[in-house]
Amino acid sequence: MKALEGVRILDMTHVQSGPTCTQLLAWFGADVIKVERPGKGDATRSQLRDIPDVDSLYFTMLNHNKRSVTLNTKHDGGKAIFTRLLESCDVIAENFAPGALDRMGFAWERIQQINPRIIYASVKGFGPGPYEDCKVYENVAQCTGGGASTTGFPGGPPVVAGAQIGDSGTGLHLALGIVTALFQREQTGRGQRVVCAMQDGVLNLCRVKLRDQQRLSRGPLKEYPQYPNETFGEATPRAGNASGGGQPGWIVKCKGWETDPDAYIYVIAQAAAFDGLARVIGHEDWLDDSEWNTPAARLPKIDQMFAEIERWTQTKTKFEAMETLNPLNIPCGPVLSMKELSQEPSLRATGTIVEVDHPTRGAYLSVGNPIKLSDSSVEVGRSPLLGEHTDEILRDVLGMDEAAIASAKADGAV
Ligand code: CAO
Repeated sequence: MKALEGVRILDMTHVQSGPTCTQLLAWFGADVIKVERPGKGDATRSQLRDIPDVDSLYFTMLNHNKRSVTLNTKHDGGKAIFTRLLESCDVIAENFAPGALDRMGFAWERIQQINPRIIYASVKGFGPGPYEDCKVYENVAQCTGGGASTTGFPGGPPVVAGAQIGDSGTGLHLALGIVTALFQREQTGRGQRVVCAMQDGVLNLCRVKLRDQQRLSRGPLKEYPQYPNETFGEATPRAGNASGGGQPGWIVKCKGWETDPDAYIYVIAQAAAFDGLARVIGHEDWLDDSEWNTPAARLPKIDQMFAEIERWTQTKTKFEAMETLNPLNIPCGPVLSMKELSQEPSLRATGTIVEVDHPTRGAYLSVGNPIKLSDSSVEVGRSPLLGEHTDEILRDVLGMDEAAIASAKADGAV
């Protein structure tokens, strides 16, 4: 049995944030019915295509284990079918621009009338306030949620992260909201509205930076590279690659960095492991030197310390450095490229990287379910073709006969 077996989700999501959420629920066993516009479908089907006329990797990697039905929800016949789908589902999830579902005639009040048990879950760019009507994409959320202002090097411009904390991050938040609402429904019998704003989701992931904003009013942030040689402004600054946890950390070059852009390793020079680190890099002299042998003495010359660490790491590949430092309890991690990750045998073994077959694309790589449940296994299936399950869903979920299906098609509803 799968954890969410028996839960049916009416999936109106598109692009990345919403599909991340419903894909996860599908992996946990929910029946996810993706509703798409006839003839077009989710815009990402054709975005960043690498093979002509084939669903893009953007789409195929975000819509595993779902069924696709095409339905025109602005058409009267389509609305009637949509209403019956609402009656048959436990959850409706969407991430349209603000008000889109209301404009189709399906405001929350109406949805509740149709099915009081349904959970109506949305991703929006912003919560209620001055920007609530704005459309939002990933990097806008990273900028408005505090990610960009706190990422990058001191003195440099704000930078957005490669990790999709706005889209996929908010999708993860929404998935938790949906499961929580399903849990509460067990007690109350009622559905509820679940909304996650991308700005809020990014800010939640930037929690430690709001922590630092408040610490700043009480004095300089001693773990930031600005301390003690530069001044702080009024807001949490960019910290480069400094470790946020109060332990000095930095990314240093390894052997081959001149030609390999990813020949780097992150090293945390935490006090507990400092003796071992000093010895391994050939600085036994630091152990008896009061200029170096306490965290407080090292603090003003952290950059010098990492320059010395880097002199050693440049003589090792990032993997050799990791093999040497790990047994000494020195926290470290190689900077792994997407190429290296895609070939990593242990990630294949756990299903975190999976190869999936697709009827028009052939085999492709995807990221599987990163959340492992011991009693709910995951088989990562391919994404559906546009409208692949239209007939099946109208017949099996709504009980429509062949004549009614044919008429809905002729009418342009599906
Ligand atoms: N049948 C008929 N019409 C449909 C339909 C269907 N099955 N599915 C969608 N539509 C319509 C919508 O009703 C909407 O029509 P109106 O503008 O008349 O209300 C229209 O298609 C387009 O929807 P949209 O405005 O959401 O799409 P967009 O491409 O213009 O904007 C985005 C995309 C992502 C910026 C916007 O949806 C948004 O801000 N979403 C909320 C935040 C979010 O999730 N952002 C993450 C994006 S990346 O993951």
